[in-house]
Amino acid sequence: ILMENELRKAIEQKHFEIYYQPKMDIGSKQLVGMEALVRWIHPELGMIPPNRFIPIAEETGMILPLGEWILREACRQNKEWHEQGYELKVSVNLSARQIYQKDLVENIRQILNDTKLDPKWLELEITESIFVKMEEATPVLQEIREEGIQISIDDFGTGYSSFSYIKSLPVDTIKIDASFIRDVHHNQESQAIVKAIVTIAESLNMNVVAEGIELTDQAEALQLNGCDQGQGYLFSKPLAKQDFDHYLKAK
Ligand code: G
Ligand code: G
Ligand code: NA
Ligand code: MN
Repeated sequence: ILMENELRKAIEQKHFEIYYQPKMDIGSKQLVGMEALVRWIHPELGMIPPNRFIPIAEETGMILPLGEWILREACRQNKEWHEQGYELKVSVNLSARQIYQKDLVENIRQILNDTKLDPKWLELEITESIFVKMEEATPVLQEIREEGIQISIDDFGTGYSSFSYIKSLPVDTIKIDASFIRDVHHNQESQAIVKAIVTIAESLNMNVVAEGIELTDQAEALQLNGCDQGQGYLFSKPLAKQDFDHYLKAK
């Protein structure tokens, strides 16, 4: 309850910051976009990581106003970078709870309209947990894509994924979970899984992104198995806005 009240106050007072983790084309080392990752900046406790408050925000429904703020802020910031000449796609995490919110698509439309960000520079990351209510989620995802926004499945391979779901899901990109990347440079099973995901994605016209790349050996193994894009500490950790600015200038 203490945490709940603190979180409510933080949302009212906007005590949050968005960090951005670069997403790269592995081969060319070109920056292609960034994932928006929220942090709670508590006046006394300092930075609180999302793992500690997103679940509470989801349980209490506070993820709806918080998620809307994150989306708006990420779009506003990306538009600013575009105006500086950086053509990047921002990926924003969406909780299942937000997908089932009645006015989600209308909210997104409003945000894009207000921030003037072209929808093609926005991607929404969902997890496999939304597959539980497939029939409800599918039309929402379709509507989002009709707006020109892209959809990516996060943490792929750890949840409810089954081939029948993937076949019928309106998504553009599969993000291979970090657990398959950790040993991909020396484990043949992980290589086989990566290769299989890449093959399925290609035949379904989807892109593949690997997450949690920490080593050049992992990046090489991914490339050998056909995965062209990725993010991870090898390229950069998630960066505060100012640090991302410096990162862009250094590139
Ligand atoms: O940034 P970090 O690696 O600590 O993120 C931990 C988890 O919190 C990840 O699973 C990530 O998807 C989730 N997360 C981070 N930012 C957001 C956000 O803006 N919205 C939602 N729903 N989840 C987020
Ligand atoms: O669940 P999701 O994929 O949305 O969250 C990504 C999380 O992984 C964030 O908390 C981010 O800080 C973290 N992360 C990003 N790159 C790496 C990495 O290379 N190694 C590890 N261990 N964590 C990473
Ligand atoms: Na994510
Ligand atoms: Mn992920």
